[in-house]
Amino acid sequence: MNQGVIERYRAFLPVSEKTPVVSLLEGSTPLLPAPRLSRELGLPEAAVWLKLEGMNPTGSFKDRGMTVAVSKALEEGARAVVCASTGNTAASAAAYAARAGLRCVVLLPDGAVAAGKLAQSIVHGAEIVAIRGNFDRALELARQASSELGLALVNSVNPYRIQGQKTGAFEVAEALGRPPDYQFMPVGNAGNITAYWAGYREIATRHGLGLPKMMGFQAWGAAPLVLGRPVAEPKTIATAIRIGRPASGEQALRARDESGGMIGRVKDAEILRAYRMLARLEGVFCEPSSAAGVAGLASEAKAGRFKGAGPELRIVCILTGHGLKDPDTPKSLPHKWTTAKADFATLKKILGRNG
Ligand code: AN7
Repeated sequence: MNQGVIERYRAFLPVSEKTPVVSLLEGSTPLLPAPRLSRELGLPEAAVWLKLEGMNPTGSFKDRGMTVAVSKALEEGARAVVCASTGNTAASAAAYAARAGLRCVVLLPDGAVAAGKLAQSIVHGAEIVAIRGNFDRALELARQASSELGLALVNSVNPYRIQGQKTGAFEVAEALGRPPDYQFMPVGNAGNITAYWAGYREIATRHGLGLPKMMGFQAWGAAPLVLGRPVAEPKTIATAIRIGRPASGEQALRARDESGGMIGRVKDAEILRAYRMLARLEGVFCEPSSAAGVAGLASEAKAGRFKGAGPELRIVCILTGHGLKDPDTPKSLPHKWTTAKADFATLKKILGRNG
């Protein structure tokens, strides 16, 4: 039975019996083998596995950290929470705050949040402030609202968020029976790669198991960690990771260096190609940002990184958010669509033409 992240991993989280647990039964997400994708990339059939974080209650990985952050905010007497967000953090904060009976304020970059995520913030009753500026500016304002107005900040700079999110690593290692050799994932504000690395290090300490190479990917036009400097005006179709000044950038670089991994960047066209591959080869619909990690995997496979790998190679891709979050991007892909007169002769003609 899915108990939610706090009950399942209570011993490894900063909670006590006094903590009021605010949970939507997040976590326990599937780790799906991807044999057709593996073959397409020239890898052994059992190599690639997909962690479907879009199966969390609000459709993204953020719920793992949010259950801990909101529970602790409640325990510490907060009346309101605040976050800046490219959409998913806001959706998660809004839902958990609703369940806790807390006020929720979300600062969103105006015009740069996918439709499904906006819908979630609205329906859960968050107070939405659309900032005429980007995510990085919104995060500055959220920090200020927290320090000067006393709202509890639930961005991933809140250490409780990282503690909750590290449980993703526990689940991956349990499902595979060991940590993977490589983990590919998107990087935006860099909280998630920080959290997974913390989780894998804990497992290594507890069980004496090995560590994966952490392979993080940013979008080409929003790649401050690759360039080694902030990006003032980040640009990418992957709006979730349109971030120019990652709050946990230092920790991401540490994860890269300590694990012998890399932080790379992928073009929007590569992201869309990976997004389509996942959907058409494996039946998995993730949001464009989630596909950035898979685009990175495709690029590394093509460059020969896994040449000569045996059947024991294990690569995990973290698919951070559900495809339904962003219902507009698919319309820009080539697809077969005909609006037709309602008769069979017309239908037959269309199907003949398509075939
Ligand atoms: C689907 O919601 O930053 O590197 O404000 O929504 O931990 O930031 C979202 C980030 C990857 C990057 N995939 O994770 C926010 C926000 C999806 C995301 C990331 C995000 P981090």
